[in-house]
Amino acid sequence: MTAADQESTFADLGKVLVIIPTYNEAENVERITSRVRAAVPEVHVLVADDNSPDGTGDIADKLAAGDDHIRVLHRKGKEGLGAAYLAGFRWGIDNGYDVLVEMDADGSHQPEELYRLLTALRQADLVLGSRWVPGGRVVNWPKSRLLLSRGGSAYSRLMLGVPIRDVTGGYRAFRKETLEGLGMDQVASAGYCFQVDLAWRTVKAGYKVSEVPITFVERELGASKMSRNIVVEALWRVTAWGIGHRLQKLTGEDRKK
Ligand SMILES: Nc1nc2c(ncn2[C@@H]2O[C@H](COP(=O)(O)OP(=O)(O)OP(=O)(O)O)[C@@H](O)[C@H]2O)c(=O)[nH]1
Ligand SMILES: [Mg+2]
Repeated sequence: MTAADQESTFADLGKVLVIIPTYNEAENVERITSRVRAAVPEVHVLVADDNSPDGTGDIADKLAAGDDHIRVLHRKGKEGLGAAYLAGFRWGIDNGYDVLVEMDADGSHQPEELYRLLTALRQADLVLGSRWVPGGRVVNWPKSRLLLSRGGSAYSRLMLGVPIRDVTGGYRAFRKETLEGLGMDQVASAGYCFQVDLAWRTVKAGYKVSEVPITFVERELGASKMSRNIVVEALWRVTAWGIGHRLQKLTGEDRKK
């Protein structure tokens, strides 16, 4: 038994993998991985890099060479955050992990709050780090981003009827069984709506979702990958899902009559 095993706090949950997707995060990758390792030493980290031109993948390789709890998944090119997470989930499940955590590289999701998500996962199938439940907050966000995020969450809740306050957030912990049961292979969303997609599938599949408050900190270093395309994709997909869902309900009810 290693020292890390003896200190393990979340051994009851099984093996935990924190997946960090990266695209041009050279300034952030070392900082975020070392914060995760310091915050919850027993977890393993997978950096899922889309062949970042700024050399993030090489930095991650060096970090992995010096720490057996860090691994790197090199992907061919930029395919969006959703695709990177799906590849990370598959890698994690194939490599025997029981809990798969989503975390951004830019420090918005604080590794020091990871224990809260893992603690709540003992009584849930998916835990969301939430900005919009009591105790949750956002630091340093311009009004425009606040509006976009709150509006996006409210619109998704309304269209899809998901009982989740922060449905677009990306700091999450899934049990392996949840990912296996929600139909991961049918997920086509690439950007923000990837998060809405997974949350909605989890609710529809009947799993227990809980939200824990987090303090979301705006990125300090590196550039945002947020784009108009990502917002447009989210809007049309959520609208199409919502309409499809209503139609299905209507025709289902017609049949019952
Ligand atoms: N592998 C991979 N990672 C990505 C891709 N797009 C974004 N990411 C990563 O996903 C995480 C979230 O992206 P951000 O650019 O921070 O998006 P955001 O949080 O909406 O934008 P900011 O408010 O500027 O932080 C970061 O770790 C990115 O490096 C992608 O296409 N591939
Ligand atoms: Mg960010």
